[in-house]
Amino acid sequence: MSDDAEDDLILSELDDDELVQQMHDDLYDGLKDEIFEATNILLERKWEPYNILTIALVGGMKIVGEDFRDGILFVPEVLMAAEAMKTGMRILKPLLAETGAPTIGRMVIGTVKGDIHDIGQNLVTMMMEGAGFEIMNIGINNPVEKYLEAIKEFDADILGMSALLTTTMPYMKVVIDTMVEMGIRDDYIILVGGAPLNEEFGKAIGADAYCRDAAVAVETAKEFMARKHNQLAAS
Ligand code: B1M
Repeated sequence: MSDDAEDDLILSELDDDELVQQMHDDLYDGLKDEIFEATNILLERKWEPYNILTIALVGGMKIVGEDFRDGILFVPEVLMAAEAMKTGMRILKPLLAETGAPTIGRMVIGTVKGDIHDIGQNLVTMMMEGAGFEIMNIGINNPVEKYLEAIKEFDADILGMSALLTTTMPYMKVVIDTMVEMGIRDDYIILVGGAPLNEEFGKAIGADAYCRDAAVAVETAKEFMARKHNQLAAS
C-alpha cells in the first residue's frame, strides 16, 4: 500500500478481519497510536479482551518474531513493535483483571538474569491476575537473590520464571538448585516458561511444570493450588 493510501486509512471503517490484519501490520511497523485506536475499536465491537490479546496482538508479534529470526527485522524495529504491543496490553490489563475472582494463590514472576524479554511474563501476569491470583512481578534480569527475597517478602505459593534465550534458560536451574540447598524447594510450586523451553527441560531442571503459554500457566497454577489446598486439608 502507498504512503498516501496508508494515511487515508480509517481503522473504524475496516471489518474485523481487515482490522486484525491491519493491527498485525501496525505492530510490525511499531505504530503505537494505531494499536491503541484499533484495540479500542475491537473492544467497542464487543470483542473479548482475551481474543484481542491472543488473535490481534500475540498473533502480530509472532510475525515480528519470525522476521527477527530471519534477519529481516533488527533490534530497534523489534523494540518499537514491543512498545506498540505494550500499548494494547495496557488497555486490556484492567479488563482481564476484572473477573472479580477471589484470590486463589500468590505468585512471584520474573525473567531470569541476563534476559530482558518481558512481554511474555507480563502477559502471564495479566492472565493470572484475571484468574484471581495475586502477582508480584519483579521484572527482568533477576539474579537468584532477587527471586529469594521476593518469594519470602510476598509469602508466595508459586515461583514463576521466564527465559527467552537459550543462553539464559539454564539460569533457572541455578535458582532451583539454590532453593534445594537452602531446604526451601518444596515450600513452593515452581513454574517455568518462555519460547525456547519445553516440558523435558522443565523436568530436567527440577521445576514442577513447564507452561507453554499464559493460558496453560493459569490452568497449571490452578491445578497445583488445588493440590496444595487438598494436602493442607488432609494434614
Ligand atoms: Co529477542 N530474541 N533478543 N528481543 N526476541 C528472541 C527470543 C529470539 C527467539 C528471536 C529470534 O532469533 N527469532 C532470539 C533468541 C534466540 C535464542 O536464544 N536461541 C532473540 C535474541 C537473539 C535477542 C538478542 C540477543 C538480540 C541481539 O541483541 N542481537 C537480544 C537479547 C537481549 C537480552 O535479553 N539480553 C534480544 C532483544 C530483544 C528486544 C529487546 C529487541 C525485544 C524484547 C522487548 C521486551 O520484551 N520488552 C525482543 C523481542 C521482542 C523478541 C521476540 C521477537 C518476541 C518475544 C516476545 O515478546 N514474544 C523473540 C522471538 C520469539 O520469541 N518468537 C525474540 C511474545 C510473547 C507473548 O511470547 O515471550 O514466548 P513469549 O511468552 C509466552 C510463552 O513463552 C509463555 O507465555 C507467554 C504468553 O503466552 N511464557 C511463560 C513466557 N514466560 C513465561 C513464564 C511462565 C509461564 C509461561 O512462568 C510461570
